[in-house]
Amino acid sequence: MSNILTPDIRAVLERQAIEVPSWAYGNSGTRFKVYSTPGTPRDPFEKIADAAQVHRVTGLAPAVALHIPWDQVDDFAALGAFAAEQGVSLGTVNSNTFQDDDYKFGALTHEDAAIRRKAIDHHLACIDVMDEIGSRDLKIWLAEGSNYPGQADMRGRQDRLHDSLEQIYARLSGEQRLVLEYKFFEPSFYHTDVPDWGTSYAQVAALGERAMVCLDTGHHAPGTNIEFIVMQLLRLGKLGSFDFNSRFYADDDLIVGAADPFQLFRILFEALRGGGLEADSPVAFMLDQCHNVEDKIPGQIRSVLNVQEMTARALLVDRAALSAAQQSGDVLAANAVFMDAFYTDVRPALAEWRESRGLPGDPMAAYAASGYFERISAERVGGTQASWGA
Ligand code: AOS
Ligand code: ZN
Ligand code: ZN
Repeated sequence: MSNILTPDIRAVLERQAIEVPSWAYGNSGTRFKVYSTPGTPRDPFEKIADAAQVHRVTGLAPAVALHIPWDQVDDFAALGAFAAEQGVSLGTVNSNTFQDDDYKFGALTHEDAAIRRKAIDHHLACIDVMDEIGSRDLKIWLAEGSNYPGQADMRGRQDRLHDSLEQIYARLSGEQRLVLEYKFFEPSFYHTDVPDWGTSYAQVAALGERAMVCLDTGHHAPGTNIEFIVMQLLRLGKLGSFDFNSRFYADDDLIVGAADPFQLFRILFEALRGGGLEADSPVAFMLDQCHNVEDKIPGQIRSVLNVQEMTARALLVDRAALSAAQQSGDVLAANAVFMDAFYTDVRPALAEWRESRGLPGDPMAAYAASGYFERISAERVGGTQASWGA
């Protein structure tokens, strides 16, 4: 069975790295209720310690994304050193311009120059953190837009957004990058200032080479062909990162691959087809999820395994046979090549391969047996549990 993972496939799987978000380890919920879990982290250090468990049993999650100010600490060098001790590194820095009354009508797009300045300065402070922890990517998601037709001058906001982003981009140094995330709704419901990949592309293309698009899989209208967008952004050299999650209805932030495994397969196939899984690929694979009712660490383990499984299946597509069928116009043969790979159960082969690398064959079981959950449940009493947003 294990020989379905050829040496070429293993080479890709070996270098696969999926960045996990610090906020996935805090409590989260809906606007109706936030349920708490025993052992939930009380500070950024404990979030990093939990994230490290995911990497320990999967070998797949070597970096943790931070969110400022949710992960604000006095000493970022100490946080970085702690992460290294735990066997992980600090990754993407996410900015936050959606929890301050000043930003009710916008941040980087605001009509008021003083508020816009404040939002720009927040991003510059995020870059200071990046300098300190050696992080490459600044990820910007903007909760900006309007609810009613006529409420906002959409054109003026687009122009101000360009100016703000230009100032932020100018502060980046070395290998640092800016990735701009788009979302077609929420928290605004009539228009958002970066609703789609085209707007994000137009904005980052105007900045320069180190500005790219972040594609969050939950940020499209139902029925959108997301893999087409993946293809196009890779073709244009502008796919900077993924925020992986899955959804049934809106921006549900459920476990990636849970709602629609076939969609994840199709996305990863286009990532592969476009060079996104090459060793020198500029694409960062990240999770952006919340675990409202399930345990958080196992939820993250399940998530990175889902990405690994669908990557393996995408790698199993017989590309030569697919091309031949496509070129000869054999619709059903082409589709069959694709579906054969999708329907291949790679789990036993992956388990065997993991064991051959000194990792647990069953990471979920290994975590459950580790006693970590019992330990943090007993130890982390008192203090304030972190929640999505703190
Ligand atoms: C919001 O919908 C976006 O997906 C953001 O990427 C992210 O969820 C937010 O920054 C929370 O951390
Ligand atoms: Zn996101
Ligand atoms: Zn989102």
